[in-house]
Amino acid sequence: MLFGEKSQVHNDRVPPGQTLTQGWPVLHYGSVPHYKDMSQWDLKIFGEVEQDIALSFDEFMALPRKEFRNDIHCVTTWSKLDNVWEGVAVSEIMSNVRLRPEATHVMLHAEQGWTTNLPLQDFLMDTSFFGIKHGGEPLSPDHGYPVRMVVPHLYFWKSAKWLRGIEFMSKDKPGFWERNGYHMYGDPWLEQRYDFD
Ligand SMILES: Nc1nc2c(c(=O)[nH]1)N[C@H]1C(S)=C(S)[C@@H](COP(=O)(O)O)O[C@H]1N2
Ligand SMILES: [Mo]
Repeated sequence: MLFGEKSQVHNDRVPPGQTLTQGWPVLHYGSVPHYKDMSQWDLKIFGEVEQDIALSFDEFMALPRKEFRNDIHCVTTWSKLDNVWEGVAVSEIMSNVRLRPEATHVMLHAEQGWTTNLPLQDFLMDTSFFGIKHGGEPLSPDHGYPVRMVVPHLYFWKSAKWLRGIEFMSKDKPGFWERNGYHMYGDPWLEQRYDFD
């Protein structure tokens, strides 16, 4: 098969039904948290673990960081290519967590009770990480300061902004948007956008 060269550009990187954006749209439910005092912030790790953990802001920010490069795909049809992030690898956190064998899924908990679910193996992928900087700058409050999850192989609603908790679960449960008709998994390449029935 022959395609024009132009139509080939990025075709392998833009999932069906998506359009490229140069900017970075802001999308969320509820209001943006503005922190005054980070001594009140923690990241809780709980559920199917041998021992609960709560990392303070200083402890979390002292974890080793890496650069991550990826493309992100929002279910509302925008994609943004070539993101450069600084973040903490999931393995960095997991080296301190003793999972129970029952753990199969993860619920990410954000400020104000917002949640999203994903399979454990997707959370553990080495492309998933805790994002702290984007384009060399700390995340803005709108985009999730101080830390957001980034799971680039799933639609971007799985990438919880203002992350505060990681719950390991023994079965899948819907998070906020998943209870409201979004797909339980959300693979952009399979266009798993909504799941109404
Ligand atoms: N805490 C929280 N995280 C969230 C959301 C939200 O409502 N609350 N919305 C999700 C959705 S639907 C999208 S598309 C992305 C948008 O991230 P952005 O505003 O940084 O582009 O954040 C995701 N993470
Ligand atoms: Mo979204």
